[in-house]
Amino acid sequence: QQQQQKLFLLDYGAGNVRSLLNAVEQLGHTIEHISSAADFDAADKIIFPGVGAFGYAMAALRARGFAEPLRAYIASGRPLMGICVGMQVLFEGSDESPDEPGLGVFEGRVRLFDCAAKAVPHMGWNSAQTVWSPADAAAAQAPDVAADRRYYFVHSYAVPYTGQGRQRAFAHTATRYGDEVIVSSLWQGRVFATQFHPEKSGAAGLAVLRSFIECDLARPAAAAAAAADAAAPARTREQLTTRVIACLDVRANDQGDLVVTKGDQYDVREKPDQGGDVRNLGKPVDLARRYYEEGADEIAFLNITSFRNMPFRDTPMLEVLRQASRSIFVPLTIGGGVRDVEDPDGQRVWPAVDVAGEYFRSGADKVSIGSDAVYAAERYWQRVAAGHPPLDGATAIEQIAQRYGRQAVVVSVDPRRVYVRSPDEAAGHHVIKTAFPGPAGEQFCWYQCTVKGGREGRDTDVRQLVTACAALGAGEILLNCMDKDGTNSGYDIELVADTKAAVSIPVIASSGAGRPEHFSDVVESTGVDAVLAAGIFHRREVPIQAVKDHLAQRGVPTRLAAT
Ligand code: 1PR
Repeated sequence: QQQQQKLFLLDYGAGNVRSLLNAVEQLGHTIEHISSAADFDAADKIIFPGVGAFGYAMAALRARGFAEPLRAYIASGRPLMGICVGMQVLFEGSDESPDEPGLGVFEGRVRLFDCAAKAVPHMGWNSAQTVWSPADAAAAQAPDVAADRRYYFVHSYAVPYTGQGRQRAFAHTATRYGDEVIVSSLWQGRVFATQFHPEKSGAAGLAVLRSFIECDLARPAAAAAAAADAAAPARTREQLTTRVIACLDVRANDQGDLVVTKGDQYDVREKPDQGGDVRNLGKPVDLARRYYEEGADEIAFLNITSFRNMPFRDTPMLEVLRQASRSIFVPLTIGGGVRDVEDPDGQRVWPAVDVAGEYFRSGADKVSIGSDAVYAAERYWQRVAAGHPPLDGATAIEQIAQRYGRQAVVVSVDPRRVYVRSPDEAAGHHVIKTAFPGPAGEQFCWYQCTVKGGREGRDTDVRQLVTACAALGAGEILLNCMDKDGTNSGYDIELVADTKAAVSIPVIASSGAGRPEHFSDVVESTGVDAVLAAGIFHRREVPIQAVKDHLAQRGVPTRLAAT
């Protein structure tokens, strides 16, 4: 029955469907693309992934004439699996796009998370706890979603879980995030949908996908009757884990080979007496695959050579992503050179939003923007000072967030300490009193942003950068630190704490990790959402699992590889 079934992908052109295609292939199945309304009739099963804004998804479905055929397909009782926005559009509408109605298959609306007491987007690995337990559960082949596993969420909007009314017939699992409980998966008839991304949730996610593709998930009507109890919200406990991210700085060495390298305070070359070539720590795809298997929650590639002398389409990082995403099923971030790019022959300029689109189509889930974000922040404050509206849609951050969702935009900060004897020597910049005095005993410092891989200091401090970028639509901050980079002396906790206090979007601590204690120190001192390291993983000094075991011993929730 499985072999004959025609599995189709409903792709409306916004998100990273390559990972889903790779996951289906990894499970040993083939999948076709729906290219016309007629394909809905031929489909035995449809997977409908959604990334990006609700309104963009609905408009794209309508523009392709897919909205009505999709409704008819669902009404026919054939199996559909929605993912993330692909689940949200099944509802009546969303706060994200008030004037764009949803398909209205399920009652209720999608709401913005309350960001007063927690970082938004909800980004990371959380649990999904089943909220219905009908007497005939055994009879039903239920989707393989287990409460003791972790699934990857990345969204700012969600369907609140109430356990009341018609929700009782379709709510399948609930997830707590801070003070809110949401519908993390729904299941009614043969419609199954997840707010989390199974194609990005490692082995646990692949099991969910497999159950949809290989089983006939028909929720029995009786189960619906005995469905979700309203007490579930109170019982649902938050299990969001702190993400451990492996970072691969990638550049061409003097022979032109693409290697993983690692700076020591951003200097990536061996000492002259060791040949002076670019430090070569391995091949990007091999190392990334090793980290995935070791339990990394995310992988970040930073391309620290901008390949100016070749057309953008030939950039080696596109091929690295295509290969990596074939066997790595956790989120992939790509940074370095995400800006407007001109081909060497001058024939084509690639706007940053198209550069990002190429990376997403090659398998990335997020792009990280360094230098261009500093320029965008400086432009933001200049417009504020001149009394102009600071958000005019002209920056890459705004355009990528608008088309692909803010969770796809990471701002990578390359700051360095500037010590001053007193705050009024900081030319108006945000100053902290530091416990680590400067070379001349200075008690204060401010954090200066740099561009071009740390080679040029700007008259912009980290607070100005991160507050402007969050306002422009960035979904996350990757907070490096030049002074700590590659030193194995621990994170700059003062920098992380100060930045975490300035924004409500997730912050990743980066630079300096040398021992497992460094990870727990920065999480316990600042509540940072994720911790990133490079050198200690590349040099095999500390395995990722040892970091996770240490965090778990300290009571910091982590996703253990098997789950
Ligand atoms: O400016 O948008 O083209 O982006 C350039 C990107 O490349 C930025 O994200 C910038 O941080 C990065 N980059 C540029 N030059 C270097 C360099 O090292 N010469 N990498 C570089 C900066 C920061 C992290 C590092 C952590 C953890 N490295 O990548 O891995 O600091 O290191 P550790 O755990 O070994 O201490 P654009």
